[in-house]
Amino acid sequence: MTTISPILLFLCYLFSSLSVGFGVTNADSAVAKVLCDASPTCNSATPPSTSSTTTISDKNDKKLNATRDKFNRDGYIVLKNYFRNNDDPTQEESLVPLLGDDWHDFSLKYWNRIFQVLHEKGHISEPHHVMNDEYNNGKLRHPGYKEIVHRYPGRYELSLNRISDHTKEEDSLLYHDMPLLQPIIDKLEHLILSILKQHPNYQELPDGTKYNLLHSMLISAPHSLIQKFHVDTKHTNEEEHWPAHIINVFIPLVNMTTRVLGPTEVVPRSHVQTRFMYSDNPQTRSQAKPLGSSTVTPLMNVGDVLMFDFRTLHRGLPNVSRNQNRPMLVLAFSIPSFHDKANWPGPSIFE
Ligand SMILES: O=C(O)CCC(=O)C(=O)O
Repeated sequence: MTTISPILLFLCYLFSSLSVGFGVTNADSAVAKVLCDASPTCNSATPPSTSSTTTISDKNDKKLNATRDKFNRDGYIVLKNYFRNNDDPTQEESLVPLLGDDWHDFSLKYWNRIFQVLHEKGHISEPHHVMNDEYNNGKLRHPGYKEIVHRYPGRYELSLNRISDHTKEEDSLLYHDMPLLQPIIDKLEHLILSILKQHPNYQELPDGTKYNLLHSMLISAPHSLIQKFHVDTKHTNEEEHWPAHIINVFIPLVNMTTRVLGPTEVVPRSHVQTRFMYSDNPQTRSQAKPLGSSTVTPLMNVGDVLMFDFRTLHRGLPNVSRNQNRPMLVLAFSIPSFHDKANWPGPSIFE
């Protein structure tokens, strides 16, 4: 077993706990050191600059590295006001109106339209969503359709790739109304790539593809149930901890400053332990360490973002409002060689 020098451990801890002003974690710091040891990227944190002058680009690099290291350590990160640039007029415009108005309105329209189509095609008995056994145990039960997957009672994921790639002929109403996505992707790309490029299998494709992107909308309807903690993918290496190969980006389209609409809960640092939990090999599975009980439930406004490793344990809390949907835009970025097929089965609702 490798011996870690105390200086290295201290540096590792120092860099991984740099405050970048985002989110809160109540996880225990002793665990941080152990997991820091487990993370190959933690030990390669950029050393402090010896130069006496700090340029804007140095500052940006430091901020990016600190954000990436925090993500690597905790398996998630909350970026407050990420899509809002009120405090810096030299930056590009705030994307809050695009998210809170355009995408929000579209999410409700899309939701209603999907249930109308489900009804027109004979998949459900009413032309709108209702919480009953038809959904919980019947036709819309997991695994669902290409366009809509019922993740848990009252909780649905609606594919936007499906709209972008196929829906033009099938349903022009859906296709033409989709708001701009590119400014949101552009804003995220630099950070996402800096995380994905750490993966040993990361390789840009000859056609210039830097990542795969699945985009969808996650809607939790009133009276949705609390989910079980789960991961969204297995690890790519069972022998040692590797950096993330696929990242979930949750972008709220309504303010969630209380728990009423059912925010997402994550288990910090669980992305390291889950390596053992979902192995096909029973012997490896038996090595699973007991998971820490501390959890984090970020309360986010439109303009904030939650990013987490697909291997981090998480769940959606119940929407206990009387009649308000909780819509989120979800972007899943993966290394070019990885295609998330498990979460999107068929058939199409149009078939
Ligand atoms: O609704 C949420 O916040 C999380 C949903 C989720 O993890 C899922 O549907 O798999």
